[in-house]
Order: sequence, then structure tokens, then C-alpha cells
Amino acid sequence: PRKGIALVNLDEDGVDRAFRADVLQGLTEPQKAVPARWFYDDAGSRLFEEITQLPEYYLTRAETEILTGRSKAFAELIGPGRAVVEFGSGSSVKTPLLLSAIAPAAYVPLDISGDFLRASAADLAAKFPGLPVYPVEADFMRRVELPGEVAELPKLGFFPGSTIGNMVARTAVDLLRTMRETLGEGAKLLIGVDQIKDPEVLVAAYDDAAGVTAAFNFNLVRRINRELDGDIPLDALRHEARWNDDIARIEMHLVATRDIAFTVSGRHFAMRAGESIHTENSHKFDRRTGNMLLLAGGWTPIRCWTDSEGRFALVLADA
Ligand code: AVJ
Repeated sequence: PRKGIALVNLDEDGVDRAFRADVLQGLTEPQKAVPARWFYDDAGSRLFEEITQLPEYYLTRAETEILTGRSKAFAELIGPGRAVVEFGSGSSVKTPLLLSAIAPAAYVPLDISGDFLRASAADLAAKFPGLPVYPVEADFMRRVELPGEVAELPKLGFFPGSTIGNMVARTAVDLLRTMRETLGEGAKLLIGVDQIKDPEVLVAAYDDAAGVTAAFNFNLVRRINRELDGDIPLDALRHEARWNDDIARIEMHLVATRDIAFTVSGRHFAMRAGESIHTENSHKFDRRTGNMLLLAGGWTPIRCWTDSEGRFALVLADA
């Protein structure tokens, strides 16, 4: 087994350039926006881990309840001997629950952050001594060349956390199709899908009393100021979580509390009081819209499990 193997390094200059291009483009739009993927620098990833512990942020607990309670059904429907490919493995807290349920032949965590990936791969390898672990540092929005060692194994894609909800529909469909290409013939997919519920519960999950989600949102601006030589005044912005009922999504914004002007990478921008930078979408689904999305992405849903309060679903689908 290639444990702790050298990772294919992503070009850091390329990442920096992509960040600058996304931010400058997004700040030029009539509705200013920055793609949510840029939340996850080291500080942002730590803040997200903190979010998952919050009383209001039910998603992680609900999904963990399903992973813990349905191990028998996973074993029956997924079976042993698959290579589990986790998309955006992050710190991989939920993964051991799945791996111990299904007896896989290999584990392939994919993540864009090499540091997180190395730590979680080592952690997993220690917990499952007989299991070959092949970490791959990659942007899973593109087709990924999997390690040759798992070429012959049937795959199970694992995409927990309702990360699919961060994407608008056409991007989500593109990603599902790309995953199908990455995973190949005979693959299955186990995907977390957060459910539509009382907007008050949803807004609280993205605007917690302790202010951790606000800090997570503000961290994006700190990162812009630090890495892109910006001077966005943090004291003139406030965190807001909005329920957009027409498209069933939570939106996070940073709203200007007064008229401001600032520069990023030498470019000038202005915001009027009340204007916002849109920083994240978190789409919510029901049984039908979740299934429609999967079908549009080339996957056939075969089973769906929810937690005891029906807040969150894990859906198993066939390629
Ligand atoms: C990691 C994308 C699933 O949308 O719920 C948490 C990120 N943003 N609080 C989500 C997030 C604000 C989270 N995902």
C-alpha cells in the first residue's frame, strides 16, 4: 500500500491567479459575489470544523446519525471490495463510519488542500491498518485520473455534507457528470443532501448565536485583504443569512452598513449602504428535487435514508 505517498502538487501560482481572477470578476458584477470555494484557507477550514459543532448547525449531526444507524443497509446495498473515492475529503470525520460499514478494498481521498489531505489520509490509514489509502490532491470539479492501483476496482463515490448544495443547478449537474466519468463503469454514489425545512431553522444554522458563521464569512474578506492587497473595511460590513424561497436556498451575504470605497489588487470598487457581496449559496432539496438533480447528472437514485427528524438525506445512486 502507498501510504503517505508524495502527492501531486497543485501549482500554487495557479491557485493565486484563480483567486484574484474570481474576486476581481465577482466584485465587478452588479450583484457583487465571490465563489464559496475560497472560504477554505487554513483559518476558514478550522472555522468550518467549528461550525459543525454548533447547536444550530444540525447538518453534520443528522448525517452522522444516518451513517451510524444504517451500516447494515450500506453493507447490503453497496457490498465489499469497492474503492471508496471521497470528493473533498477535508478532515474526514464521517469517513470511518462508512468504511467500517462496507469493508472497502481501497480508500482514495480527493482534496484541493494538500495539508488537510495528508493529515486525514494518515489518520485514516492508522484507523484501518489493512486498507490501502491513495490520497490525490486535485480539484474534483474536473475529471480526476485515479491512481493505477484502483483501476480495476469498482468505485463508490462518497460526497457527504451537502456540498452539492453550494453549486447552482447547472454546475451541480456538470459536477455529477464529471464524477461519473472519474468513477467509471459500475460505480455507485453516496451523496448527502440537506432538506428543505422551516426557514427559521435554516437561517439559524447559517447565522448562529455564537457568531462562528459570521467569522467564517468575514474570513473571506480577511483573506482578500491579505492575499490580494485589499483594504475592504470589515467594520462597514455585517453578516447576513437569507432564505431565498423561489430557488430553495440559503444565501450568505456581507452587507455594507454605510457607503464604502476600497481597492483590491490596485482596482477600485464602491458599495452603497445596503448593497452586499454574495458569498455562498446552500441549496436545499426534497425527495423529488434531489432525485431530479441526480438524474440530470446521469445517476439513478436507488435508496434514500433520512435522520430521525427528516432534516438531512443520504442518497445512494447507480451510474
Ligand atoms: C460545507 C458547503 C456543506 O453549505 O452548509 C456552513 C458550508 N457555510 N456554514 C454548508 C457552510 C456556512 C457548508 N458546506
